Amino acid sequence: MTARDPLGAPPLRVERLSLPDSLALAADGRSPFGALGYGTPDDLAWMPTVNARVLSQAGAMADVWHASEHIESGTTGVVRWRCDGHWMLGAIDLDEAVEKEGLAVLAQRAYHDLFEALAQTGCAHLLRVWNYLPQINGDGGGMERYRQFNLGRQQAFIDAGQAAFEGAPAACALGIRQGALCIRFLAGRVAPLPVENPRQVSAYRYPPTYGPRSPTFSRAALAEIGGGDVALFISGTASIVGHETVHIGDVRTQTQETLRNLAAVIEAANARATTRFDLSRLDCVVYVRHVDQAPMVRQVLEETLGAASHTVSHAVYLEADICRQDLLVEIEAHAVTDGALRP
Ligand code: 3EB
Repeated sequence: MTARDPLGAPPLRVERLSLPDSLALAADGRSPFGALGYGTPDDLAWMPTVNARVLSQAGAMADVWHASEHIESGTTGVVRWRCDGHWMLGAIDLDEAVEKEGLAVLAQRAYHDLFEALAQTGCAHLLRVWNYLPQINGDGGGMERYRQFNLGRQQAFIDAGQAAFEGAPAACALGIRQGALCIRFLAGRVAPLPVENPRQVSAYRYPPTYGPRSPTFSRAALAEIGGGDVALFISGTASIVGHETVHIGDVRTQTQETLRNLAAVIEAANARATTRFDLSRLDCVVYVRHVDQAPMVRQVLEETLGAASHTVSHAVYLEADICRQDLLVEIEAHAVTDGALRP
């Protein structure tokens, strides 16, 4: 029997495993909830994956999420989901070539259906969203595709009465070379606590120079996940200070600035929790635009955090485009530790 929280929820758990280990779990029926796999579809045919080339030596990895054993699965519009009544994992894959619609319309439809799915399962609150867009920096008829995506996403939040500004979920948005618009999300019954980064303008307040509609995400979110633990979900974080990209053209200093931003958002989160999260104890995904720059990014992480740190030894490196042309690297992360939200 699963231990239950005073809230009545079985705890949410996550473990980062190599592909063979996650396959073994799945074969044993010990991962009934779901996973987010990092690797190409060929590597990970059995699970929804991020269709990006893995640059780390350890190869394809997966974050395997565990909830209670009583999992219901269903579909709501374009959303496939699994839910135990307290925690929900969802996946959307929409191929523009099949749907014959532009990215703004598709993003709006995807998020419309996502919010319908949340309403249906009672897991009404997004904890974390992962967005992967084919050709994110490509032109979509006079407007960059990422900006089109932002149009549709923000409109769907507003239409659904969801927080499109303060209170938006933690998220990341990366570019994949090809394939479907791919959205993964984690939701729960209790709203997480949004966290912003004092070094950065909130993304939902970016000036219109970055597109007609701002991106819809908070810099991080804190959530109690049962069993006396609290999770920190850190959104995609890059070399942005204020609202501007800094260190254009220099992957080394962009990586250092990204780590300063991660440290700042962790400090802001720690002020809201009874525990301390630590930059050197994260499960992170490092997205690198140019494959040949991955060794430099890795070197900066090792110099800053130490080769033996959990963050460095558990990092997954993926080839991906970042949402601004001038960004070379982006890092997102989660961490779990015992503790609670500060009352
Ligand atoms: C940034 O800070 C970099 O559109 O959901 C980071 C995290 C970024 C999430 C999103 C975009 C998103 O603006 C880009």
